[in-house]
Amino acid sequence: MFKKVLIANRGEIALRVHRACRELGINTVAVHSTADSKAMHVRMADESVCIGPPPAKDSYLNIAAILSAAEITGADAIHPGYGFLSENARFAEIVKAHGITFIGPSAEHIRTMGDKIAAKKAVGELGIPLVPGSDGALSSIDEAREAAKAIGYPALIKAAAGGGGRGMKLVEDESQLEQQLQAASQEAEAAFGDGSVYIERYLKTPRHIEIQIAADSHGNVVHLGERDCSLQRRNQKVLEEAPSPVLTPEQRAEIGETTRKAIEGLGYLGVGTVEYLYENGEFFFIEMNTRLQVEHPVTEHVTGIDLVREQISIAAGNPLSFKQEDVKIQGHAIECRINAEDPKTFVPSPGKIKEFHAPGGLGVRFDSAVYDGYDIPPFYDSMIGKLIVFGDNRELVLNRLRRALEETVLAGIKTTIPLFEELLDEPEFQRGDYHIHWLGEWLARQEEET
Ligand code: MV4
Repeated sequence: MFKKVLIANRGEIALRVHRACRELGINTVAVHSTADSKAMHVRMADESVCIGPPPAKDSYLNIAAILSAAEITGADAIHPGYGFLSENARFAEIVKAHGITFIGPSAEHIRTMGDKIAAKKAVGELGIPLVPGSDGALSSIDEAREAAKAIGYPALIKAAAGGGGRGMKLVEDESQLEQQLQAASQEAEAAFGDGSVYIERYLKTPRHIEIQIAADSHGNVVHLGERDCSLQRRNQKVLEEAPSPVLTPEQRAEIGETTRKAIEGLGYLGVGTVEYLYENGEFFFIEMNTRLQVEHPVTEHVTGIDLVREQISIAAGNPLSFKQEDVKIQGHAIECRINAEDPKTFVPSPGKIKEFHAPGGLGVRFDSAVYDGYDIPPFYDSMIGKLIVFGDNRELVLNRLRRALEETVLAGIKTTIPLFEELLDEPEFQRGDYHIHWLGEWLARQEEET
């Protein structure tokens, strides 16, 4: 096992990784920008190194500074968390070249999944169901016209280097095709330096359902069921739950096994997530994430498996601590992402926390790096905590969530807590009857009514 892990991140995920390391008997090194000298992740770690000024590009994305910090402190592994350098293939490569273990998959797998066309091809060949679309990148308007004719309208043009919803263009009919193709390619070239685009059938009101997988270096590959992440706003997830309110155990076992087999075929190592759109009982692959995800705790609570502990253990060359047949999905878990934002306008609201009280009690977990008197810096993501609630069934968890939200005190800043309190009153949400556009439409209705 590693002796010392450098955590190349901040906020709640840096704490989450630190906690897993502690329980494994591993010492930790925090890195931080000058804006984060008083951050909880710095206080909690055994050692800390300042790696630069506040802007992320000069600190949390500064590869040379992070590597220097690892060398100076003698860290034998680096955990990238999520965001920042977590899906940067070059970073994974450089870390390895310095004789340090990158806690994550190979640079090759990161690179393949970062190219959405290459990812689709790779997993499609291994039996994962794909959204019907062009066979690779579009090289002419004629090719686009042929592909669109075959899949039907409306269609969606996506950037190979995109992902997370960036650089997509809707094409309602053939008359819009040429213009949207040009626009998509130009924007992709400007944003990513790669103008490659592809086209897919546009799914109108799907759910976003993702499968968690884990693979060790001894040939064991498991799936840990799904998370339903359909409640989102502008490509930012707002609330996630497991299991999905719409899947049967048979559907879960089937998509889980299909995904597991494909990941095995890829020779993938580490934890990962395969993202699908789900509509009318069918799954369609969209992307694979090669990192630990924000919403991993909901899977931890319905499986009883510590994903971060397993992730670190896998990177150290150990086998998974369990087998596929040990994985039983039990109960229900919901995560709310609590952001320092106005709950109506979503404008960021950094500043000093004047009073703080975390919710607790049975079935409640609050993953956060904030504390009483903490001054939230304006430079980073506005997510300041994750409230994860779990219990025997969804109905109980919804009631528990309401009571946990009521208990939470976060004074001095605006937070998205009131949004969740209103959502809990919504019959469609209570029934689990929602899709990826539902929240946006609901918010628009709320605004009209006031
Ligand atoms: C789609 C789609 C509809 N049809 N692909 C957006 C994020 C990126 N990962 C893929 N995305 C989508 N791809 C087809 N063929 C709708 C979306 C989409 C979406 C997907 C998941 C979660 C939230 C979303 C919000 C808007 C659009």
